[in-house]
Amino acid sequence: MATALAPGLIHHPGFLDATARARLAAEIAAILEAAPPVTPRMPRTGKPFSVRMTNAGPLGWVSDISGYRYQSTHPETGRPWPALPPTGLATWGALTAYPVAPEACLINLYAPGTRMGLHQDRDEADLAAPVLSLSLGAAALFRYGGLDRSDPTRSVRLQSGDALVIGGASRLIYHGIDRLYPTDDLLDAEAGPAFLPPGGRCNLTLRRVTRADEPPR
Ligand code: MD6
Ligand code: FE
Repeated sequence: MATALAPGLIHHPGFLDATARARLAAEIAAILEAAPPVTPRMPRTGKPFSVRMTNAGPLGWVSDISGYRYQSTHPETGRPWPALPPTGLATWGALTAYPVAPEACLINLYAPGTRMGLHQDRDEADLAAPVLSLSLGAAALFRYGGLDRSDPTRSVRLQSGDALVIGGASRLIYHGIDRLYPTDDLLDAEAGPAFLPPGGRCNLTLRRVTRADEPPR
């Protein structure tokens, strides 16, 4: 059952069942072998993010001292990013009305105690396409606001298997992850994916980067 948190911001709790979560986790494990996670750095300051990142798909989002950008190769290995995870692609087809496939799947890895500050996702040329977010592992508190950083915010808990579509009027809202929830609750004891530390979390965001009517970069 889906909930509209705001116009265009659609939460699908538990969209991925245990079988799909395990399949997606195996797909991500293979991506991490081919494209090891890196610690991104803030443009200009070089301050490290607490979240580690890698990508799959024709384009990947990277951030370093010279700026944010999409590029077709891993910044350390120089190799093309691995193929998009099939379970992510299938979920894009099921939950977005967008007629073309995503080009980038950003994979964020959170250790316990890490967070992601309030930001907009605006490095894509195609802002008509939604961003699809999929979560695995520890639950997290997702904060979302409006189009101005100072707009009031609300929060929702994202759990393993949840899908969140951020599109339409919400495509450019500010959002972030305030904190992870501990996983020591025995009632909540599904073992997380093997590539995460205990209590860790993985979030995938699938994005269209180039406009579908312009030639691929
Ligand atoms: C996260 N997600 O859930 C961070 N961005 O770990 C995002 O920054 C995000 O969930 C765009 C759309 C959906 C998201
Ligand atoms: Fe984001």
